[in-house]
Amino acid sequence: MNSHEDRFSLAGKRALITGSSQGIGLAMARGLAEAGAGVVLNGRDEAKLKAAVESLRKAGLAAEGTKFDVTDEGQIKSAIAELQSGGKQIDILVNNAGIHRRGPLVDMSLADWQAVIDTNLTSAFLVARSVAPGMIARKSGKIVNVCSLMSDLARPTTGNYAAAKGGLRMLTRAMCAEWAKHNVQVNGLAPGYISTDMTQVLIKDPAFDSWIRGRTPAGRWGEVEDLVGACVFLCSRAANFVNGHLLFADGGLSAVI
Ligand code: NAP
Ligand code: GCO
Repeated sequence: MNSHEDRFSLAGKRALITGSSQGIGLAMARGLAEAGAGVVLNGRDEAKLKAAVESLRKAGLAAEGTKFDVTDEGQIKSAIAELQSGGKQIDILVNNAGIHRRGPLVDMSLADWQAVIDTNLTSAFLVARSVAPGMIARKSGKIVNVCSLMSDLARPTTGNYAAAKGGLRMLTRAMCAEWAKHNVQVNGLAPGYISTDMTQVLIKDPAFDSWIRGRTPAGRWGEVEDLVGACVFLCSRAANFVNGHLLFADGGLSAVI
């Protein structure tokens, strides 16, 4: 029988978190490391990535960095090959990297549409396609796709983002359908409105800020720390029979009208 600590311990595991040089990704990486995992941070900006790795190492946590663009198939293939060389493995993958390019659909450029689809959806396919074979061979693995409240709900000017996150919810289910029999658990995490760089423009809009505080039963914006426990749970033994699930961490927003 697993003890409580064992259930949530990630000791001996190695976790890759994409887009983790700041924001939600960095908070989740810190949480996974505090639970015992060795974490691999990722981003495109080398200086920001280095600083993020250093911040975890200064806290006595096992952290390394890998610079690659999650929209570049070649960079992904070579980065994952390097991370899985010499007997090293990736036990946990958190597909977190994401961007926003807000605007009305009738005015949206194909470039803004494609950038969001590529970063928020296609990247999860590309990275998981490289990581899953090792998990399948070892008959063990955890994948968490960072979806969104917008996997289920949309608002004007977020058509590209909602389409990507809705697709990511279904890709999570598709990964479950193919990989669960190999003891690879694939789940989604759906944050609500969280205070990060991605949402500062909204927070600084008094009308929008007030709307979110009123629309969210918890009466506040989420903080990145609010997502860490849910991520650790989904990456731990405690969730070994949870698969294809989308776990909302949104202060209750999706539960009420
Ligand atoms: P953020 O603060 O803007 O951070 C985004 C991170 O992703 C950065 O580390 C960025 O680093 C990295 N990134 C962006 N494009 C990348 C690429 N092509 N390749 C590799 N890394 C890339 O955003 P966040 O709010 O933490 O969001 C993280 C995830 O949570 C996203 O998937 C987002 O959609 C999702 N989410 C956010 C909220 C929210 O309210 N904030 C709610 C629901 C879901 P570089 O720029 O250096 O690459
Ligand atoms: C927006 C916000 C949302 C949040 C988040 C909600 O423009 O409405 O940026 O998209 O980032 O995804 O879960």
